[in-house]
This record gives sequence, structure tokens and C-alpha cells, in this order.
Amino acid sequence: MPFTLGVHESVDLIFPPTVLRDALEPNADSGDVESSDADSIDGSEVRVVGSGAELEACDALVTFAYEDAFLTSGLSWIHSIQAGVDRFPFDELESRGIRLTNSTGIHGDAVGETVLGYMIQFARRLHRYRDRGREREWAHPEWDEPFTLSGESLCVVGLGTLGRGIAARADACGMDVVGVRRTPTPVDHVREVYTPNEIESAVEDARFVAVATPLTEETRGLIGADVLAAMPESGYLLNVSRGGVVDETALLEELENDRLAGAALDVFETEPLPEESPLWELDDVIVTPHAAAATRDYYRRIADVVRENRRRAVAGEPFVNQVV
Ligand code: NDP
Ligand code: 7N6
Repeated sequence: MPFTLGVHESVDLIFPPTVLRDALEPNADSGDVESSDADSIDGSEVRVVGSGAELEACDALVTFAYEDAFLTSGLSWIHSIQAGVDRFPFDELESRGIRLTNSTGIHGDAVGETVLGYMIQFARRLHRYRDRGREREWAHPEWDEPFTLSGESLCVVGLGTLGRGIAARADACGMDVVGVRRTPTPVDHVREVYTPNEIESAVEDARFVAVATPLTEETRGLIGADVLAAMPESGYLLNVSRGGVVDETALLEELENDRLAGAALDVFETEPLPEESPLWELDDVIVTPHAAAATRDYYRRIADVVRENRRRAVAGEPFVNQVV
């Protein structure tokens, strides 16, 4: 059955749409494919599309953005190049019979390394040397500021692809790792798994709390004033999930009143983080621009998931990573 797959131009925020289109060619690895906007594959096509009438020629769409036009273009399947699909209208998609798949499963190493990097920066004070180096300032830290990760504690909230990637790396550094998720079954590299109603106990001894849940009705504001207050004053909050999972106002208040040592934030209530946000100015806050998962191999990992689901779509088999 011929199958036309659109690669939406919005993926350009993460990688050029043409590299994904080319990677979805059957003989992409041989490098002998001449690129064009609509290459033929076994009677099927992959083409880069915008949001206009060209969408109507597609059976399925791979996209970064969500747009209402996707609902009325005759698509049967939408693939999000993000794991987080909180911006998609699940009910609308379901009622129109449009299936939605996401990209969970591909980010464990990149985000795991980013979070490990945050913890190393804070422990070894690397972010401060970088700041001071800009002023050509040769300044030692206070004697009791630097520490090592070994023997320190980490609480990972959300123990899926991201959370496990973080936990494995922390464990390898000799950290004591606990975690939180709704299903309280054991997880490799995690000493104890708490449920969300026990979250304050889970964070009370944690030098670092890493947030890695999806944004859902249950997790919106999950890390609020109470949870932040339950953390030790020497604690650092690390958020790589979605801005809405953490109460940013409460976090700022804790940081400005020295009731938390610092934070590393990849995601924010408003993105890009507004220029006037005080978070930019704080010495012990690391801001990364929603880039914790960035890697030049991103498109290849997306291509693997999409290729498999395209095969399943044509064969009438159930999808992997199906959300709706
Ligand atoms: P997974 O689905 O693999 O894991 C989600 C985890 O969260 C599961 O362990 C789940 O366990 C847990 N969880 C769900 N609800 C709750 C809750 N109420 N309280 C505690 N834990 C909960 O997703 P990923 O790890 O792939 O991604 C997680 C999210 O991270 C994405 O949805 C996305 O928003 C964000 N993300 C951000 C990236 C970035 O670039 N910064 C990159 C990739 C993802 P259980 O069901 O047992 O509760
Ligand atoms: C693209 C970010 C997700 O949810 O937000 C992330 O997967 C991906 C680099």
C-alpha cells in the first residue's frame, strides 16, 4: 500500500527536515540517494511539508509543533519528535481517529549525561570558575563549597527513559539514588522507590532532586512550595521534564532566600525563558535552553522509531510508543 509520510518543517528547530527525510529512505545508509522533496520508496513517499494544502497529500506526519490544521488534513497518524506530547489535544485526536505516537525511549543517554553534567558542575563549582573566568578573576572557592558526588544523594522523580538514564549515571559515580513514580516496583540503580504521595520523604535527604516526569494533570505543579521546603537547604533542583511540573515562582523564592543551594533548569513555564527572568542572574542557577536531549544523532533515533511504525502502519500492526 503506498504510504505518504510528511516531515513537517517545524522539526527544523531540532534538525534540518531534509536529513530526517533522507534518513527515512530505504537505502539511506548507502548514500546513493539523490534528494528531492518527494522521493519514491516502494510506492511510498517521504516529503518535507509546511502547514498548507500539501498536508492533505500525506497519510502521516512527523512533527515538532502541534497545529490545529493537523486535525482536518486527513492524516491518520502523527508522530511527535518529542517524548513530551502535552501540547497535543488527545481527546480531539481520538474523536477524529488520528493516532499519536511519541519519541520516548531515545533520550536516556543524552539527558542522563546532561544531568550528570549539572551535578558535576555544582559539586566541582565549574560553573562559578567559568563565570569568574569571564572577568579574568583567579578566585578560589570557599574551603567548604566544593564536594564530590560520591556518597551524595539523588532523588529522581519519574523513573522512565530519562529517570533511568540519570539514575544509572549517578549510581556509577557512587551516589545513593532513590526515586519516585506511581508504580512502586524496583528499578535498577535505585535503592528505594517511593510513590508520589511520599514525595516529601523521598526528597528530604536529597542533595539533588532531578525531575523527569511527563507534564500531566497529576504532575502539573508537583514540585511546589511544600516539596521544595522539604528539600535540604544544601539541595539542588534539576528540572529536565517540563516547566509546568515545577512551581517556578516558589522555586525562585526558595533560591532568593537561600533555602535551596541552586538549580539547573532546562525547561520553563515560558520558553524561551524571558529576558527579564531573575533566574538568568542567580550565581547557582544553570539555565540550558531546552537542550538537555540535544545530540547530532537525534534525527537518526527519530528515524528508527518512525521507520518501525511506518512498517507497522502498512502491515496493520499496533504501533510502538502509541499515546492516542
Ligand atoms: P517515560 O514515559 O519513559 O517515563 C515517565 C516516568 O514518569 C515513568 O517512570 C512514570 O512512571 C513516571 N510518572 C508518571 N506520572 C508520574 C507521577 N504523577 N508522579 C511520579 N512519576 C510519574 O518518559 P521519558 O522519560 O521519555 O520522558 C519524560 C518526560 O520528560 C517527557 O514526557 C518530556 O516531557 C520530558 N522530556 C524532556 C526532554 C528535554 O529535552 N528536556 C527530553 C525528553 C523528555 P509511573 O507510570 O510508574 O508513574
Ligand atoms: C528536543 C527536545 C522531549 O520531550 O522536549 C524533549 O522529547 C525533546 C531536543
